[in-house]
Amino acid sequence: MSDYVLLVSERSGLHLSHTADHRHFQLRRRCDDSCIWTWESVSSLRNAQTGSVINVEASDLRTTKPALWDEMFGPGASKLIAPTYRLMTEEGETLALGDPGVFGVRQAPDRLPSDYLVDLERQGWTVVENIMSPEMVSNLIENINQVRAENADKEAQVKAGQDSRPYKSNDNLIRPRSLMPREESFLGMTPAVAQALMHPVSLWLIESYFGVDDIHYCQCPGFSILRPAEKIGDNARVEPGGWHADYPYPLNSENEAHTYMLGPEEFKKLDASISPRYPNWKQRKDRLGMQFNIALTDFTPEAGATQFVLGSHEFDGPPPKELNEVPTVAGTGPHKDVVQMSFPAGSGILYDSRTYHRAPPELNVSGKERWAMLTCIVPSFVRDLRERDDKLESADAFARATDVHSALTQRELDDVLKMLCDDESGTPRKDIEAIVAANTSS
Ligand SMILES: O=C(O)CCC(=O)C(=O)O
Repeated sequence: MSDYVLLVSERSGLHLSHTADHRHFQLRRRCDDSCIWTWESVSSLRNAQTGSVINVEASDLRTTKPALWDEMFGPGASKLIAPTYRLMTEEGETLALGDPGVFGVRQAPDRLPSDYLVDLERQGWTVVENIMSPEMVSNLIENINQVRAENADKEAQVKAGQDSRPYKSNDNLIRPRSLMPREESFLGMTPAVAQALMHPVSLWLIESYFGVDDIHYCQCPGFSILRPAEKIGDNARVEPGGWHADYPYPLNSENEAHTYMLGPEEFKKLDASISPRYPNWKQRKDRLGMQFNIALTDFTPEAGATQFVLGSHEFDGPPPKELNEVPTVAGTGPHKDVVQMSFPAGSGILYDSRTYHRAPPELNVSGKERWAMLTCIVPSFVRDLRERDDKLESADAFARATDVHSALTQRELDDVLKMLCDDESGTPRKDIEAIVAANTSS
């Protein structure tokens, strides 16, 4: 683990950067290399790109109230609050930048943002560490487990159904969202969800890879808990199938419309949102989707980590029929190039949505559940999957979650409004903006 950190303004949530070209400090919404710092001593930080040094002094001027957080957001939530510092120039003056000069220090990913971008450009995927701190992961798991405990009967029914059939990709997993009342959302339960989704390094990577400034989530992120593979007898066999590409691209060679569950009208609307700019988008030549899956438990082959055909984002067509005709056995026949990636809890894998992949329930031989937050991001002009995937309900739940609003920085709030609370045209919903503004100005 590196000791890279981000400096986040308590007031605006923007990040301190130092640029070589201008040789001055700035505040930024997204974090490229200029926003990465390392501790040089207990009272100074060095910019990883320019080597410029700033002095820091611990500050108790935080605007958050730790004592309330555990009560509001569940066990361990107060540990999500970053320590704060007053920043000073080498001459001993407060580094104000239109701000009181108080910054939270948050751990950054292990490598420089530009290194991950090189990976993405070269291979179509990368793993970004420390998207969630161990404290964020455990607080989120506590919240999800509480929902599971409250809906234990429903979960038992789901499991009984799964136990009565063979392994199939996208089965043998629990989706906690489907257990709880529709008007509730994890986005409104703990700030950890929005903090992870709006991570300033991953958003910089995604925008840079797409070459756009405006992106949004195509659905409200889903949680997926892959159960241990413990089936016996005939049900221990594996059904063929599961290979797909992600939204908005054609799912597989049998199914062009990723929106097939919503009917042909929805596909027409999706097509209409993309075709004016990319008339041949279904040919998979343009960068229009990125999957961002965050591990809440370690992803390893034994825990059933996702199977990929890496590099397939550059293949001409969607996953071909032969991949889905026979059970997947990595390294053999049509599955000769199938691999799994290992990465620890709190990391996120970013991959081009065109990449062929599959969830392998039969491979989780760890004896434990494999937990993940699965998300999908597209440029804002690409229509989202709002009808099927509860984005609207989650946005409404977020509007009611006034405690979460107060716990997020202004930058995080703005990005949640833009990327998860937008309307059909990709513009933040005015009703939610007004509620959040009224709540955070008081
Ligand atoms: O859960 C997995 O391993 C795969 C998830 C997946 O298929 C997806 O995010 O599209």
